[in-house]
Amino acid sequence: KYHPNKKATFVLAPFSGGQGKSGVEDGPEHLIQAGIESQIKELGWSTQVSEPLKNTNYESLKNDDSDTHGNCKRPKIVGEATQKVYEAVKFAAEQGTMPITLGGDHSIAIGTVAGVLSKYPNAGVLWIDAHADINTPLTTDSGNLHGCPVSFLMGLDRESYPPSLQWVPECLSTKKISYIGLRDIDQGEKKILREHGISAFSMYHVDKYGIAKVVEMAMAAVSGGDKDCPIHVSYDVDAIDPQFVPATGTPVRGGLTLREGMYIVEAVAETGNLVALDIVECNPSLGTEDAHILDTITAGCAIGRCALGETLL
Ligand code: 5AB
Ligand code: MN
Ligand code: MN
Ligand code: MN
Repeated sequence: KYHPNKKATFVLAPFSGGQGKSGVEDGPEHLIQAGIESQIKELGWSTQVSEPLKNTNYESLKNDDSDTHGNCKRPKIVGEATQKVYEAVKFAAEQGTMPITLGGDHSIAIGTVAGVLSKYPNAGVLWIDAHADINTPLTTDSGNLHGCPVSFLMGLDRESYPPSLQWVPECLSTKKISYIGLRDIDQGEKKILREHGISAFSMYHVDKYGIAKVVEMAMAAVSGGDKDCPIHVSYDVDAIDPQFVPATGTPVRGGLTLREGMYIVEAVAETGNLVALDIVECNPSLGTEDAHILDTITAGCAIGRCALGETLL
């Protein structure tokens, strides 16, 4: 429905400043090397590539210990990088193409979701993740901003934001997000989810209802009765069980099977309402054998293909 002309923009976001481990910045390159772009071309899409972080070197700036604000680590580079990603995703969407953003750690979704919502203000967000990523600068224990993107997009605890992230528009309503795959949520996050009545399907719900019903309920929750509601899928590969996706920074056992993980994006593809996709948190450096890297990257590619319609007949 939204992309009859089948045009996609790969937005490369090789960024790791939202968390402490290095290697996640190599995610985009590995996904491209593995052929994600050509695989999506084979499905009939034309593609272009956007590199908003091309002339930056955040890896070297990562060691600047003075880049903190309260408990938040590296807010300056996260603020800068996410704003660049925001502009690129916004531009890609305005051109009528589907932004497919390759991370990078999940802090970059501050930019992707804000960019997509500027073009489609009523879009719903499906956040596929083992984690809720809704800590605020006041609740985060780790200080890692990849655990906070959702709260910045909602403007929660806004008075605590570092100056570098004050550009973020308060664009995401608590009614316009639903989670699938949760199994590792901090106490402060649970409180936020509960207080705002945010829609969330944990692994318990996946077991209880089955993945098909869960995706249906999650889409209904973010669509608010609009059968044409645009949908942005922000896909953290750690939603899938580490037996299938081992090379990621914060693996949690007891996750989605690879098929369940693919089914989610297949079902969204079937609606024709997908307007943007993020594939984040592939960290090739964390594979302890070659098969770990291969499994993780091929799962990332499969998420992309399924979301863009591979398995639709
Ligand atoms: B990911 C944790 N809640 O805030 C925190 O991988 C983990 O983008 C965040 O989902 C995980 O540091 C962030 C403990
Ligand atoms: Mn996660
Ligand atoms: Mn995440
Ligand atoms: Mn992670």
